Amino acid sequence: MSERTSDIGKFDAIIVGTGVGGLYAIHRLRKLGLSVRAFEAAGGVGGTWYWNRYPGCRCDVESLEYSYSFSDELQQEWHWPERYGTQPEILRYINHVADRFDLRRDIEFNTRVKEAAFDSDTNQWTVRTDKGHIATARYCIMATGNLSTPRQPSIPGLASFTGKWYHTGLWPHEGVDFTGLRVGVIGTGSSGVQSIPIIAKQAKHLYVFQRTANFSLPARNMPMPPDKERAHKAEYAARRRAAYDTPFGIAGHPPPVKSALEATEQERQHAYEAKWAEGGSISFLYSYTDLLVNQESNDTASEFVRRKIRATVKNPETAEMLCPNNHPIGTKRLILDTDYYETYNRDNVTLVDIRRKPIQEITPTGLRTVAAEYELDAIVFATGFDAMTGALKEIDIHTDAGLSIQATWKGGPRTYLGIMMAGFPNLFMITGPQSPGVKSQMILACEQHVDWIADCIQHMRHNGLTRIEAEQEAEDWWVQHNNEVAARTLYPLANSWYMGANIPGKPRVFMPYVGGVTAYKKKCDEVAANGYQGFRFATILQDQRAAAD
Ligand code: N01
Repeated sequence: MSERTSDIGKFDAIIVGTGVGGLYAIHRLRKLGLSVRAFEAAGGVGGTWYWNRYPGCRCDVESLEYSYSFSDELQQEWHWPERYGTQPEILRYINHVADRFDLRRDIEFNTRVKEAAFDSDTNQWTVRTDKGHIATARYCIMATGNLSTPRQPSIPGLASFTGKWYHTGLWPHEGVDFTGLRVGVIGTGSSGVQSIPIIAKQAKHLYVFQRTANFSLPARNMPMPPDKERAHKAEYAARRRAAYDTPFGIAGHPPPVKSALEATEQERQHAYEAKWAEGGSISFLYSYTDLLVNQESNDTASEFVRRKIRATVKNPETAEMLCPNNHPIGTKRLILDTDYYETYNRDNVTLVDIRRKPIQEITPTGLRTVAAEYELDAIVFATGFDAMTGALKEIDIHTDAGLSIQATWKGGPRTYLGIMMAGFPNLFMITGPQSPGVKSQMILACEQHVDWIADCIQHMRHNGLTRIEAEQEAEDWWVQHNNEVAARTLYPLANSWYMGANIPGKPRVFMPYVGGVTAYKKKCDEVAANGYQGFRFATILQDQRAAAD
């Protein structure tokens, strides 16, 4: 941390991060009349969409859904050119929102929060940044994102590599031209699968180093059909409301009515074919009621996709390597692609199985597995993130009662509703662990949390309350409930980032709430309606009296 410090004052609320959640928090809290200050590590707004500029980066939720709902004018006026938004388009949209609602004036850019400390005498948080800023506020709102801490495996020899290397989550702003180069991509999650077809078109040769084959479905991206846009916008408000009554926060997909096992083989093939042709992951998982809870049902969908892979990829050995075989479909993030499997029919693309023949080291001129050496000019790490807890644990969050997030979350995250942690008063998280965030339409999830938090702060201000804290019993119950809900599904069967399985040494705990957006929002609303059940409020005076007793 810098030696020089500058006290930039007292605010009602400090917001950490200005992705979609943080930006909306600035807007919403300002409307309540609060003074806010946001800190942003990046040079601009947008969070994930600011950093992930890799070729082919695009959202896997349709653009008419993946957008803010809080301003009807905004949602009516903005035109999405394609079915799924590209990264540049989404970033353009987020910048437009920042300008339209004049959000930038309360943001310190290029400033990373390093520490947040709670003082119970004043019920205030003091935040310190890498630029030496010190700021205090009653409320601290962590809008730090779930996939914002890029993770690069420690493979020996990287420092000796004479070519260039990149991480998809920290992509250079000026872009990268792979023309004529021998390129290695490590990782075949969403980022790898989206970038591989594009890099393959540029590179002299592309080597894909795959540890785990993942399920991917065709996105079927297309220019936005004007009649679809018109129809959607005509009923936007109703659609936004309806989205809260769906498991993933996305409206427009008729809910399934029966188990995959109640259908005949022929019916199933027909249903999966229709979803395959339509494009989209939610619609595919919506084919039957039990694809995510019944292994036998899931097998029918998993096998359908494996057959598609075998039918697409001409080299049978490559096709077999691409067939996922160690997790049920949908238990890792189901990927949407454009020409991913087709890419392996190109002469300049080689798939390398590093599960059976692991990477040994990076050399000055490429990469060596236990079986062979590959000459490379560039390496792309599409190796993911320290998801859900990484960004929060990077900040030294602690209280004067001696609690720290690092110690409290040693065995995995613990939250009440994914919004607060017991022992950390006045500290809110947007889409924290144990909320549905990453298992839903993220902008809807951010709006729901920010609205809930804003209403809660409003309640406190009306009632002269200066402190809110999750009760330990409420948190314990929510953590247990979260685990029970996950255990009823197939999700824990996959070594996914949802489980923390991609980070060596990270506790294996299923982190998102998978009881569905409907149940979750109902619970949050009930908690608020019942006087914020499971939360304890106080004023400074009450605290002092309690201490004296
Ligand atoms: O990261 P990932 P991602 N040696 O963790 C491999 C969202 N997102 O950036 O599975 C070799 O999914 C790892 O292998 P394995 C979306 O929610 C959305 O792709 O651990 N390989 C895996 O193949 C997504 O789920 C969009 O065996 C190593 C890959 O790297 C999330 O972000 C687009 C390795 C990492 O896959 C993360 O996606 C992009 C090692 N040491 C991202 N370590 C859209 O909206 C890791 N791997 C479309």
